[in-house]
Amino acid sequence: MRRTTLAGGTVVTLAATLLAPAALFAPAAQARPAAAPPAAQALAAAPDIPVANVKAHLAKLQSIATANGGNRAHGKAGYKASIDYVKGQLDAAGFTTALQSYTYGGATGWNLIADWPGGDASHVVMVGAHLDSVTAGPGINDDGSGSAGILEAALAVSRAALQPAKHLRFGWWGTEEAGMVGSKNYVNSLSSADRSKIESYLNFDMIGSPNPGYFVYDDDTALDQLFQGYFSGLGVATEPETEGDGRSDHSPFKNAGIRVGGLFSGADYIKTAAQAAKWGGTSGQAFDRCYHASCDTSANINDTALDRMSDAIAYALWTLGTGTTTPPAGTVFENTTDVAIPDNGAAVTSSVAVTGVSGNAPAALKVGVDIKHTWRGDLVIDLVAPDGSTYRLKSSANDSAPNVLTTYTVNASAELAAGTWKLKVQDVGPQDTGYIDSWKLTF
Ligand code: DTR
Ligand code: CA
Ligand code: ZN
Ligand code: ZN
Repeated sequence: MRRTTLAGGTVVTLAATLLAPAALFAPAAQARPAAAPPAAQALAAAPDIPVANVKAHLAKLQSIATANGGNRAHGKAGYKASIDYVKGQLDAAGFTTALQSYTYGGATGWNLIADWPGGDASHVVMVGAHLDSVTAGPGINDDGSGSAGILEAALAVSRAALQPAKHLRFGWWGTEEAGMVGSKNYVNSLSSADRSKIESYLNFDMIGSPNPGYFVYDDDTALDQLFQGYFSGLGVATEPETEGDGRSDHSPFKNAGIRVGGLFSGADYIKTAAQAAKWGGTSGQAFDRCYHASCDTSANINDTALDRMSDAIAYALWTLGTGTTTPPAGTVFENTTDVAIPDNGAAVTSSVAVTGVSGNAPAALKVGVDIKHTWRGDLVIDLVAPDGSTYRLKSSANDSAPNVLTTYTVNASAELAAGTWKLKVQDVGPQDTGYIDSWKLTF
């Protein structure tokens, strides 16, 4: 979501020249009310999710299917047995669980909702997966993989006795294969007040495909950046996920105006040579050749993809759940590459990639700018957050002095810290020229 916010309430201190402190900017009307996130417990980094535990859940789902006609489909015994298994795990781990029943096609369906006690109930971070399979097979990748991944992440929350600032909720959906029936039922059952409390919904539908790709939902920039930042930290390339638009349980949440994101490892599309070059696996074959088939069994899983995706779920929960942890005070991200600023021309940018941090940026983010220029009054300088939001640092002025060597303070608390931040500079006056010498973010 793009918005322009003046660095409201900011005293601009010109470090190089002893000028009278600039007038305070009138606090800008923020495009999004800056609800001060609740005081948060500083939380350690997210734990590694043991992929062996995730696979043990898949083995259980496989045995359930085997014992119930080979599937876990809506209206079949295998589905209710799957629900009972997941619910039992969560009840034992201290979650508050609820079954939501509905009727579809003459059969009863169930959603399982699990709330982790605590956190600010008006700031809900929710993750979900569909627990039903097609009738043709056990649905271990589609979507036992997502169901098991979020289950193990939930159990990790319990093991850590996590006390996040925000409220964590988990959903296992019924009857997705018939058209997101369960998740639609859930979203429609929410009051508008309860819907507005869900800040983010993250969907995980197929995250262990045997010939895997790494696709990140691109519906919301901040959530997209969150997962991109995670995988770039692993050195794993990602691609935007567009195949599933409207085809899985994030769709009812998105249609209700809730910010959605998620991960996907591929279905029946064919892996290209370029994708095989960066991800490994086999080009010319489907990401999951057993999609919606009887061979979607516990053998139909790539452990590396399942592991990485499950770890990413935990990373997202810890990052989004905290809300306000920022990198250790004093952490600096800097770019010292010179960037020429065209005279009276187009804007230029210089980027810093903020990685390995969780939560939102601080309310007093320091932006150190070093620009060499012969007439700084020509310069317009903006800070651009990873989601594209723009914060004005300096407008053009009648100021013939040279150079900008300034530290600006920006209230960036509405932004996720992780991602690519940019300094955007434009020379809007004729004759004088210059260049970005360096700039840095100090948290
Ligand atoms: N998992 C499929 C729906 C589906 C197909 N492609 C995507 C991409 C991203 C998420 C979901 C999907 C199913 O349940 O039939
Ligand atoms: Ca792991
Ligand atoms: Zn699915
Ligand atoms: Zn499916």
